[in-house]
Amino acid sequence: MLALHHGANSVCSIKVRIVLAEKNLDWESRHIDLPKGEQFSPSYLAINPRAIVPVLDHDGLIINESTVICEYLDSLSETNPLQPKSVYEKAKTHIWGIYTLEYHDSVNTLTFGSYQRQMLLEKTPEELEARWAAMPNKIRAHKLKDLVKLGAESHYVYVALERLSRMCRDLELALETNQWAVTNNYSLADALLTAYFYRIECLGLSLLWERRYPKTTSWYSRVKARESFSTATAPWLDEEAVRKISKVGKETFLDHSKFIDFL
Ligand SMILES: N[C@@H](CCC(=O)N[C@@H](CS)C(=O)NCC(=O)O)C(=O)O
Repeated sequence: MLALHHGANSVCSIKVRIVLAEKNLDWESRHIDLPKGEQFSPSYLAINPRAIVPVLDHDGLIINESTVICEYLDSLSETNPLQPKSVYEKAKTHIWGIYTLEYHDSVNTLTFGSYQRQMLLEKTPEELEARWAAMPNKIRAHKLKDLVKLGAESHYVYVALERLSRMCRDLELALETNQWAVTNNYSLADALLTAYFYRIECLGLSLLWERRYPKTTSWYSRVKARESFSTATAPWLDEEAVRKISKVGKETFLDHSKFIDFL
């Protein structure tokens, strides 16, 4: 049996849910409420001491890291194989997979620099300190602390937009040769990338690609039109929360002269 420990609105969880849907695999949901801090509960820390989702439990075998989980899921069944056939194309897919670590860090920066920041600013200084102290990854805690303090003025925001803009440019270049990210068929790389584009769109920042990258704009409409996209998002997302994410994202980043190169 497959069970997924995941967050409703977590980018990496959406990514895994897309692959589960593409592969038509049955799975059991173990929802972790991240805003409530359930990732820090002793029972979850026993599953993932890093206090992050997603984690896949396959008959007691525990696998973390969303990209690795997606690769693992693909190899579980022959239904809709997502890995391209040639060794070179597999290598290209793996490179996209490695880059997702950077993309995740960047969308996380934008979310914490805007929407999450607003939520965290409602906490008392003591509650905030307790939150940073609970995070096992101290570098990440340092980044979040800076974002909550400075919002769009944090240098992390500029770096994140620069990296995500590079993601769009790299995809546009890839789409000059093929219809999809790696080949002329939808593959794992397309599935992996979708969730990051979706989060940027939720933040109201799709201008990042819409202004400059027509092939990427068309690619994004195509991945969103797939059934896997709605299966992975619609049942889990709170529309009211998505509206707020978009409102705060736009207010924070659009019309900010510092980001004119990107948006
Ligand atoms: N590299 C990891 C990143 C996982 C990650 O950071 N997950 C976020 C949600 S997308 C999380 O659990 N955050 C918990 C927190 O911020 O406390 C992966 O791709 O699985």
